Amino acid sequence: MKKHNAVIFDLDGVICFTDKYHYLAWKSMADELGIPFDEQVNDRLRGVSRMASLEIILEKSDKKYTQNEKEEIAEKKNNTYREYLKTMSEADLPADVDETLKELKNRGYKLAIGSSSKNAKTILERLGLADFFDAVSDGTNISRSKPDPEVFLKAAQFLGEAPQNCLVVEDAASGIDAASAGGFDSAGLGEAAKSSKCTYPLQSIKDLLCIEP
Ligand code: B16
Ligand code: MG
Repeated sequence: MKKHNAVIFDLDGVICFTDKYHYLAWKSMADELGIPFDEQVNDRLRGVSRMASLEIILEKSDKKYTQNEKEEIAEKKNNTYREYLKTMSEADLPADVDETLKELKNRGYKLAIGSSSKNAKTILERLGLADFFDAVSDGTNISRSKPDPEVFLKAAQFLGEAPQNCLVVEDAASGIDAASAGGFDSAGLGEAAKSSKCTYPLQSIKDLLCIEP
């Protein structure tokens, strides 16, 4: 029996792997500024907004940057990132994600996106998913990013569902914290599966079809 009416998917790290482009774009900025940056720092940026990501990167810098300088750095990073996004196509939608999304839709679940990214709609277009979801809540309609639950609460509101009737699927610990703070059950992939707040740890996105969310 179904436990939820809707499934809200994080985008980067769940539906597609734009995390590699975030890494490359931040890495080139950090190199230019002479700030150490590695995969460990990068992992802390998952689900975190662009400006909050920059603050995490600048923790390793001796120099103090003004707000204007920070905004310039973030914009430059975003321009580099968007150049990578131009290389994406429907071929970047993994087959297991495609199959899972279609099957959940067949089973009658409402489906939404809950992403911190201001580039979410561009990415969905490139993946051929522009019109697939019943609702998209992203970095353009929130003022607080994960671990604040705002992005998921907005997604539930757009769907006309209460949080307890929606399952959140996440790859980031910050996203599981956000789901929990909003009163949502969560399914976690990768690092997110290790969180004590994660309701359903998953090995692969296709496991969603077995747990009958
Ligand atoms: P943008 P998600 C998040 O997407 C990324 O995981 C995070 O690394 C990024 O900083 C954030 O979006 C903002 O992205 O710079 O495109 O607005 O995982 O919430 O789908
Ligand atoms: Mg993510």
